[in-house]
Amino acid sequence: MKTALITGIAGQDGSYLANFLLKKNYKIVGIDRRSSRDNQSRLDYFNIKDKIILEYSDITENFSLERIFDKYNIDEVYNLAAQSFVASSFLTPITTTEVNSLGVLKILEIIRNKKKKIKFYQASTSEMYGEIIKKPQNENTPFNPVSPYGVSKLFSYYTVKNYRKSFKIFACNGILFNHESSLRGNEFVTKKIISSLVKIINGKQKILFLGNIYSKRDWGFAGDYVEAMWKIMQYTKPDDYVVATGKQFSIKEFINTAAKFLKIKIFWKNKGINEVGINRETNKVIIKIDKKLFRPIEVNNLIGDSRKAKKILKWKPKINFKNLVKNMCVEELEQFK
Ligand code: NDP
Ligand code: GDR
Repeated sequence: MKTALITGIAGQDGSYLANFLLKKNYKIVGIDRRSSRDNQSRLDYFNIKDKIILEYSDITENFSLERIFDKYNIDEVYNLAAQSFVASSFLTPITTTEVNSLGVLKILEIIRNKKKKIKFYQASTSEMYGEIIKKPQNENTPFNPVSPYGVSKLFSYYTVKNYRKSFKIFACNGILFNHESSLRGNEFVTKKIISSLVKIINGKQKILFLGNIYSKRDWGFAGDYVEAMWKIMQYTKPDDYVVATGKQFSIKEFINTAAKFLKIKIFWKNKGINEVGINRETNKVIIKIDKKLFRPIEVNNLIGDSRKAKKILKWKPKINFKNLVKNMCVEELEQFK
């Protein structure tokens, strides 16, 4: 039985990955950090809390991390812990960097000092492409991050490569494009759109405020993407892979698709900051643009080319855009009830 250490286990990907690895018969040790709010609801969703070992720690605390590495015979580390909200990284760049950059370095230093060969997976991101230089983006596309989040993740991306080459550590980067599910944090745009629309049709919210609805993303399903993480770690040699669907949609297209599944007829009026989405049946404005929700610099145009993962790892996404949106709507309606 292999032992996997998952940092950020209570997050969207952490809970999906823990559930996936349990089915592969792994022993799971998960790092969760103390919070005054209930942040383990995703583990409850899969009903797996009694099947995993939870250790309270923080990836910025070397000594605490070392105790965990000493306590368990770890084979694979999946480093998913991060300050993962791009918009927040402009407000808290130092914390973002301490966690997303130095946290990764600390774990790699512990692994470097261990006699046992421990594999390491780093949650790298399409945000590293930032203001894009080429389209679609693959493993050879130059990076150009434009947020403290993107910059912090680029530091860890290169640290992983450096530790792989210098110290022969089995360390890999998964360059994952946006992936979503009903367990996505409420602040991310997909979950925010669907939960707001569900509240609006149930009379619990009047208006959905959004920022830039013209940026484009390559959205996949979190359940598919954790399988890619595992495949990256099982391949004979460590490497870096883009994980994406190869399809791109704007936020506005996401709204229109979700509205269709929720049976809301929306029509759009005006342009720029004055653009509004109107419910055709009630003639009420239900979507407005809020300047405050724009980022200092936007990442406008992400679309991934994951042919390498397809060819070498035999990985491809199973859930397409329409089904992703539909499943998220169905679950949101269930949760609302
Ligand atoms: P989430 O924000 O849902 O989960 C991140 C988890 O990390 C949370 O449980 C958070 O805890 C925890 N965490 C944050 N800081 C620390 C810390 N200092 N020590 C220990 N734990 C910490 O993110 P996702 O699951 O969506 O993403 C997983 C990883 O993949 C992240 O690194 C993200 O940057 C990266 N990524 C995500 C993509 C996506 O589309 N989802 C795409 C590409 C990369 P708490 O709840 O207490 O904040
Ligand atoms: P992203 O995801 O920044 O791509 O990072 P997010 O869902 O936050 O934003 C996607 C796009 O939507 C635009 N947008 C809004 N976003 C939010 N959150 N709220 C709004 O009201 C809103 N209005 C418009 C944004 O400007 C952006 O263009 C996610 C995270 O999971 C990262 O951790 C991960 O690395 C990347 O995906 C790949």
